[in-house]
Amino acid sequence: MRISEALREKLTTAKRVAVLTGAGISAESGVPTFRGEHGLWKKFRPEELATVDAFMRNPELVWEWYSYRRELMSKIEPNPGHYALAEMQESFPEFSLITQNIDGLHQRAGTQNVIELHGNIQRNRCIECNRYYQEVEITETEKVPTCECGGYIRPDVVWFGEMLPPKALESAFQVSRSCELFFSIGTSAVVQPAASLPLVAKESGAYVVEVNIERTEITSILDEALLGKSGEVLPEIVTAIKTLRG
Ligand code: BV8
Ligand code: ZN
Repeated sequence: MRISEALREKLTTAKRVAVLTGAGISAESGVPTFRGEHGLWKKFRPEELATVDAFMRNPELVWEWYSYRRELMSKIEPNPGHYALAEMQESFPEFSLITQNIDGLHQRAGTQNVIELHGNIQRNRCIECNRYYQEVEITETEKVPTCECGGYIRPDVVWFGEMLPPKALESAFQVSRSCELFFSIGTSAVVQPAASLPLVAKESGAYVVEVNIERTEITSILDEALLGKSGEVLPEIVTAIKTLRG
């Protein structure tokens, strides 16, 4: 893969780098994306499952969907794309990774201080008293886990129509505004407010690079698009960084 002169220059001189990842970076680990041909939303529509009223209307179905995804994620490993980003963190004085994913794969690949915009599928909380639970048991008799206070327990993820965790969102906008180099990786840039981050970086003067297997709605306004699988493109970028920064 050819790296442009402009990107080479940025990889050499940048001090502050920010990265936004979406479901595409976990695709090569075997996690289905949302909107791809095997997309999760194919079987279900987002409105059906990833919303509060879907949960209140049919908590068993929503828990069935999350248990299926949790089961799937317990069997998968980070891929070379996740590991490349963990390595990239070591090459720059300030490196921030913002993810829309809830699979925890960046943390398992060794990235520190991951900003999780949409929560984490391994965490759960009570909708009444907000108590957190790490493990929850779904059984034939108890299809919806309940808290000691009697409230339903839900996955600690952000559903459509819900606010994103304020601290995570504030940090994400802050690092997107202050970085010199921004990567948008494996995201269709459809879901707000995450999809605004690459544009905020661009408006703040950063060099913005997209890594995706296809063009997206924001490709045309970014500085550069590297077309390819993140599991192949990112290790090549890390190799280039090592050569350029010694
Ligand atoms: C909010 C957690 C308001 C749960 C998720 C109309 C217009 C504009 C906005 C809206 C609107 N109607 C509603 C909204 C707001 C809504 C929204 O943006 N809707 C969209 C669909 C239009 N947003 C919200 O509701 C957000 N909250 O706005 O609150 C508010 C404000 C104040 C006070 C109160 C309320 C909440 C959004 C969060 C929803 N939760 N996930 C769960 O996962 O179960 S979103 C879900 O989509 C995932 O987090 C996912 O990450 C995210 C985005 O999808 P992508 O990650 O981009 O995945 P996708 O499949 O789309 O794309 C994959 C990409 O990878 C593709 O481009 C593909 O080409 C590429 N790819 C594939 N393989 C590879 C690859 N790239 C590289 N290598 C590969 N190998
Ligand atoms: Zn409770």
